[in-house]
Amino acid sequence: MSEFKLTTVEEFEAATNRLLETGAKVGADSWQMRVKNQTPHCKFGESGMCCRICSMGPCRITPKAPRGICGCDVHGIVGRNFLRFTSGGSATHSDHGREIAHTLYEASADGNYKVKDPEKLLRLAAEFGVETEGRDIYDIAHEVAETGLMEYGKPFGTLVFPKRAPQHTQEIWEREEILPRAIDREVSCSMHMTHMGNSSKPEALIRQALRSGLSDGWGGSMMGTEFSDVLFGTPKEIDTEANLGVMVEENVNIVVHGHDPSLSEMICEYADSKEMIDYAKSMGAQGITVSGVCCTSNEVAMRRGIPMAGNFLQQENVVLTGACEAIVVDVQCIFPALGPLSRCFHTKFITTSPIAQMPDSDFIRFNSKTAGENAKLIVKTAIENFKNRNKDLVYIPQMKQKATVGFSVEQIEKKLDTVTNSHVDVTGTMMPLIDCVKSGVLRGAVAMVGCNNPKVRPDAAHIELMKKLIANDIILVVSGCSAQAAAKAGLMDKRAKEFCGAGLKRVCELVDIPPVLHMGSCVDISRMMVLAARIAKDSGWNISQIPLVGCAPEWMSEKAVSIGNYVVATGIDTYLGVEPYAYGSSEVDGLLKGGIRDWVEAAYTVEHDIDKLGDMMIERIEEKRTALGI
Ligand code: MSK
Repeated sequence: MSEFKLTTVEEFEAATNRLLETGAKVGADSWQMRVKNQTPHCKFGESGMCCRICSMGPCRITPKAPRGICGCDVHGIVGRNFLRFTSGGSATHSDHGREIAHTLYEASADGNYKVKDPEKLLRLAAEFGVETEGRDIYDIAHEVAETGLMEYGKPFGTLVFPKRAPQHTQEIWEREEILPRAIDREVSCSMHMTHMGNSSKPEALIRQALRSGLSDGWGGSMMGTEFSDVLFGTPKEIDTEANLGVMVEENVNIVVHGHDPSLSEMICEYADSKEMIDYAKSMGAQGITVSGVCCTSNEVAMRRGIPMAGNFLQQENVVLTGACEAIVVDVQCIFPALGPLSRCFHTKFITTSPIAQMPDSDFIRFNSKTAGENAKLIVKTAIENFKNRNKDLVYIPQMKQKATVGFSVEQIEKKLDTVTNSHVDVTGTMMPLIDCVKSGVLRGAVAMVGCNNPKVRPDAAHIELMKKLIANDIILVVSGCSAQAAAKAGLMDKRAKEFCGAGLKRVCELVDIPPVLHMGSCVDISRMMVLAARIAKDSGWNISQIPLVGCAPEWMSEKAVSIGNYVVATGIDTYLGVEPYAYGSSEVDGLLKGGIRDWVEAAYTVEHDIDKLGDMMIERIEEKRTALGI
């Protein structure tokens, strides 16, 4: 019997409580305290029934006041709010993709950024119709980047990446008029539709919410993923570690946080240089440890094996250790609370992007042309801050797990090739995986994604659901903070096969994988779309027929709703543990939880009881199997 043991949520919580004691000593605020101040939440906001789109209001819908001043009813108000929420997420992911496209445009043989995956670049060039014959790789890179950037604002036609979807899916998108046009156009159109005096019909608003989501998942996010792979390498299987115990007391600790890998890649480069390590030693440290929080962490874990200190609701914990010299942030999911919190310690809170500027931070403006100098300055700043530590405040919970990560679609395909032993050549396909599903060795798959949300016991929903699903022979592909929850628990350790049903355990042994596969950051849910498309094409099933569902049990951001919309619009039923701000309208709620199935062959389910949510997913997977006759 293996001695391997999963880390429990109770153990996570005990570590957090100990850190909060340090916080109390220095008068630090915490999200746990702020949640108390903010509850109960405003029911008008929570149900989506408050309209502040024009200045005649705000209007709130009650039985006594069933319409806003313009006459809009609750369904129009909730629908407009839902569309704006989605488009906020779509804009955010897509702008991330745009930044990466600009970085690719700046790449050069002797510059800060180089092409690390030329093969992928050439594949993208073929997809975008960029000539490659006899051309310098950087000329190709620049034209691919420019063509990608044109996808944001092209005046005519529809996006290129949706052509990766199976024919059936593309026909649905055409038929339902949700095939995305230019990426920016869908966000802009959503803002236009929701301006005072435009759409108030729920069907129209939800249809546009799906299209706006698709422009993210099959547009901006996919651009972010693909171009990041070209620049920094397509992830391959790699070992790392997760949880706060990855921080090293004797070392200078730099924590990278946010989403854009352009900065963190550079920081990892410099932190690993002899020059910087020697400098750290001259300042009394034994070395430098870079670890990560949120999706920046996922990016560098997947490509470099940089350890993951934690996920969204652990971002304050890294500072509370008293051993964080610098928390360096780029964009998205960064608590403004990190500013005042860092001031209670010696920690430097370093913001780097004009998109995420915050009070109480040191702003070191990062730019692709000066990336090397910027990263070096940041690493030096952290090293020079080591001497300012208050040793009495240092406490790093000694808690971490091993994790094997890096499961891009390319890596999954490669792993499957290693087990191909039939007389029919199925290398380079998803057939070994499909055969396992057909035979029932694997019952199906769940794509689990998303954040933490204090409305759900942090990490508990992710971890408990994963444990339940793998015990039922359902394999997990995960990303974002869900992936980090899994890694912290130990579910990405190959030894976690012990917690699987017999079928999944056998697959893990044969393919040599953990039962929970880390596919990357939140933009990398685009990888899951490509994977679903590949499975559909190789199996002959429609995407909606695959025994596969999506799940975001602890989601919180606008990006998560955009993701949910493109996952559902791709034909994948999606299960949520937190209600969207839409339940105030029976019509909008009804569309999201059922009506849209007539359009896209999938819909949302929301269930707060996590155990029930797990049962519902298993049931849905079994229904899909029965429908396929497998
Ligand atoms: S970081 S969007 S809390 S997954 Fe991508 Fe985590 Fe959610 Fe941010």
